[in-house]
Amino acid sequence: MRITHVEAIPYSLPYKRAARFASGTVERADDVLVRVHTDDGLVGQAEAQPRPYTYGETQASIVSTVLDWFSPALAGVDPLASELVAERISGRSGSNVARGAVELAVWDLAGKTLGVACHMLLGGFSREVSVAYMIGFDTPAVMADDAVAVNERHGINAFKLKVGRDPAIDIAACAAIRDALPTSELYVDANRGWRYQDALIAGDALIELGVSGIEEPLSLDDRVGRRRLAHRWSVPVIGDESCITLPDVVRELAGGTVGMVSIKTARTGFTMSRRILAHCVSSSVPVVLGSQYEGGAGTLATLAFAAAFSATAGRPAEVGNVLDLADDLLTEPLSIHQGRMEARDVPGVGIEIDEDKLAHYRVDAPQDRRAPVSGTA
Ligand code: MUC
Ligand code: MG
Repeated sequence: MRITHVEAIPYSLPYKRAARFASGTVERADDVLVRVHTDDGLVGQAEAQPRPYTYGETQASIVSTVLDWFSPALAGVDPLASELVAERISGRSGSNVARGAVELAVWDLAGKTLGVACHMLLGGFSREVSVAYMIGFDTPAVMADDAVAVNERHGINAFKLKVGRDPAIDIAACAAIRDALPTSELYVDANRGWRYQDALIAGDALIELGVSGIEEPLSLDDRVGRRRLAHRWSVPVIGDESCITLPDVVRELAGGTVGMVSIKTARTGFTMSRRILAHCVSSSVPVVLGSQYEGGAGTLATLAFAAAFSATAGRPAEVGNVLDLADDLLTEPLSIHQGRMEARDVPGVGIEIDEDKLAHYRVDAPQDRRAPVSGTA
């Protein structure tokens, strides 16, 4: 079997409410469905989520990168040859999200070809993972109400609280959630929003409130500051935007600037994510399966990877924000029971698209606009 071409379908799904954080806002899921076609009719699928403020890619650029670069690069390749696939799509710099989605779609195809679920194909450590949910910017009272509602409805007990505003509001928000849910795991993500002095004030106080990690506190250029914070704090600095590629992770760990790494299959697919995981495990550095506010198709990929390995299945994975979408393309929505989500036991990652919904939500002109940046609330 050989890959014939790759299709990229832009679509736009509504959110119940915008997700706001220090580097941007997600108001609609202006995503791209990637479909890898073969000469025997099997199709692999994945979802790409544009995040221009992090990767420089827009919905329009992802569509053109997939059609103009990755589709010709993969024509004629056997979908089971994962290392060859990785090599063929490595030749374009940047383009992390487009590459990640294409690579995930080929893995989905490989699973379908073999008749094996991707969580088994990758390692099969577990079938299910515990769910973490990200709480976006709002007033401290509303953020605490959000956490309580998600805890009561879905049994979720691990929360990543978005920070990176004025330290006083970040501390107040964390204190409000800590009061409302005293036994929950809380960790925070500043998305590069603090200046060094803010990070000192906020981070020290948040650690007193019991947070278990502090993600991306400073501008990426401030490696000296990040290293100082990593040495100062008793909880790990989590590398996200500073740890996108394997060379990034090698460099940041060697420099002592992070003590934990966020792996996002949306940007490194399965093959690269697996290499990053191996480096972290061999460096005794914990990882978290991070989120890019994926919809259902993206969440299924993150879930498959999280469930597959002991180092990832053992802690909450950020798969909970699929709850924020007002609608989705999957025929069967994802469900969370007692704070846990199960990988699908079907070949591939288990994406089945409702074609009527795709027809309804697809857009003819992919968006190239800059997403609005949040102010402080
Ligand atoms: C995170 O961990 O930073 C923010 C934007 C995005 O796509 O994902 C996030 C979550
Ligand atoms: Mg982050």
